[in-house]
Amino acid sequence: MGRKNTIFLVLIVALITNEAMAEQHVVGGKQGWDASTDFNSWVSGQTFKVGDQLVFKYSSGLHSVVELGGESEYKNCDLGNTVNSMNSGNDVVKLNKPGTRYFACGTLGHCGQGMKLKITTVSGTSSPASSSSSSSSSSPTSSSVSQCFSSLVFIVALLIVSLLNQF
Ligand SMILES: [Cu+2]
Repeated sequence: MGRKNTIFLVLIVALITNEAMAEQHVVGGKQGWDASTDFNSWVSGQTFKVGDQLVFKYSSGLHSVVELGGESEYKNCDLGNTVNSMNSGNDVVKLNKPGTRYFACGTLGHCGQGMKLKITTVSGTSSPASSSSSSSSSSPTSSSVSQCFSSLVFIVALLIVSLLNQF
């Protein structure tokens, strides 16, 4: 019985930690993936880290999501050479490595109306060079990393305890 409780606790902590480490970015915020949303200003308020997810929310059938191959396709709304396409209305894209990715709506004309997105994913451990204006001594990046690390230590400790309880 003690063993079951411990395993249960470990699972809960693991879920909470996973939630804290990986962020879900709902594209466009409350307005979602829509022609009226200003995606440039939405992007400027976000930090995309490796492990985070993009969620495109929209009315299925009205819009779709295509991933574009590069900068020129993004600039010219060239949808003839797409990397990936989704149309569920609740599409999740995992940002699994650093770099720039380009998305657009696949519906004719919508990309030209502004339904396109350029995001740059940064590695979670890099120092925040862009936000140097802050006078605070503790950067948010380092605190979240150490929080993440201490949670991992906690999980490992709980796992060891649960293993010991088995014998
Ligand atoms: Cu659209």
